[in-house]
Amino acid sequence: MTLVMGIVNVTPDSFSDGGRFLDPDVAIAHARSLRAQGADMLDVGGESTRPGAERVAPRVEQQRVLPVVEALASEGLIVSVDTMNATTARAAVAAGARIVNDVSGGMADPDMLAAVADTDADIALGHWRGPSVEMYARAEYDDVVAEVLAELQERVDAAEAAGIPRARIVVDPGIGFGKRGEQNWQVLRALPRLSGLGCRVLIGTSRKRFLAEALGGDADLGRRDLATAVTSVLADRAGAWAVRVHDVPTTRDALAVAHAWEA
Ligand code: PMM
Repeated sequence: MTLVMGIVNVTPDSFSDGGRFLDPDVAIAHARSLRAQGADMLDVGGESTRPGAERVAPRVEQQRVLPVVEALASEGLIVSVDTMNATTARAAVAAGARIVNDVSGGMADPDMLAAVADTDADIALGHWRGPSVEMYARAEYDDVVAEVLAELQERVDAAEAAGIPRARIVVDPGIGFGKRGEQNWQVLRALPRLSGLGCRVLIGTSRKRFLAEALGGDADLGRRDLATAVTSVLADRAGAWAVRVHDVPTTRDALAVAHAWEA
């Protein structure tokens, strides 16, 4: 079954939960409750990537995430660090993170791939077309699926060339990153082709705007969480390795019901 990655945003400004978990103790407690709700792993991030977000200094990012990574890893939890900075990735892996989740696919920091190659951590490479402040300006595609696949293939090639074996690479089409409404659905429909890259596939739809749009506009978080859980089931069907979600219980329940149907 698709694994569930619970989101722990240690940020003041993430779009759906910014500011709630900025205190490390609150973030750690939140992560523990996501684990108790059935998260298989926890993704700890200290820099918001929401559209329009400003970059955060790596020092500030590390102050936010390292205490949380260290505490969770020391309790035996599988921790992923959501970062575009090589120095943060190195420090987080030293603190016990097992996965580096780079939404920029190693493009934001030229040292990232070499930094991860030096460790035994996995890397999740996101499809990305530039920083949050300008990502929608770059959402121009002739064929969004073909371009996302080709650009992700380039990132996988770059990671392998840097010394990261394919078994340690995860690909993520970067839902909402430089993609508008319908483009996200086109990419999701093509998920089986993404698996053709020969890497595990991670999908992050949680609470994103394109889901609210599918519900007719400004759906609140509860409705977005239900919509997210539906996409988790569909991602599971399409062979995704993991889904990254805020609301773990709803996705867990949806996956359990879908599997009961099939069994
Ligand atoms: N989306 C966000 C942040 N990190 N990481 C991966 N691998 N995939 C995603 O789709 C992704 C991500 C933005 O969402 P948030 O601000 O709610 O965490």
